[in-house]
Amino acid sequence: MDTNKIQGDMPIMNVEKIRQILPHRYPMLLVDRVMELVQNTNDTQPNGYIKAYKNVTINEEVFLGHFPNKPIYPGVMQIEGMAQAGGLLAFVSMFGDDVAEAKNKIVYFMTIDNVKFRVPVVPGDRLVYELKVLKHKGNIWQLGANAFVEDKLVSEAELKAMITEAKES
Ligand code: BDE
Repeated sequence: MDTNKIQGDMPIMNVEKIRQILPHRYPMLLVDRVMELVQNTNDTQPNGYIKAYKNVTINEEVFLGHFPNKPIYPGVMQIEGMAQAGGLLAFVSMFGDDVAEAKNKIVYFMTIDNVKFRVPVVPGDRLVYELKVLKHKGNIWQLGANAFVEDKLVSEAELKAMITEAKES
């Protein structure tokens, strides 16, 4: 497959592009690539979604302690990855390709509901995040998030976030 093909509204995003939008850095940048992103254009019947993934490898700091003899990718890190993918979806829905806007914006996650961890995620897994807009009003975004490994649902959550102006620094 041509990895530069435009799918939906945005070209596939690599980490270079992702880093222009998200402020997260090592060891907390938890999205490796965006495969598909469709901007939300209809708040009455929300239609925006994102498909992104992280490759989970044994060489991750978190496995030093979670757990020493049993590497399992923490559920809370999966939620953080969902939140970051959701941040990309909300940002691109509001500002499109204008990454210059990103440095003036900050996403606050407000609530996480209905979280389920169904299957352990282990080194070697490709963790695919799929989020869709459940509701959008003004600066508030409610997102439904599923995480898959090889098409098997491993975790899910509903996230609510607010995009605001970043404080002058
Ligand atoms: C199952 C469903 C969702 N998330 C995680 C699981 C799971 O099987 N976790 N397992 C943890 C685990 C930790 C240690 Br220390 C250990 O020795 C073993 Br045996 C485990 O299964």
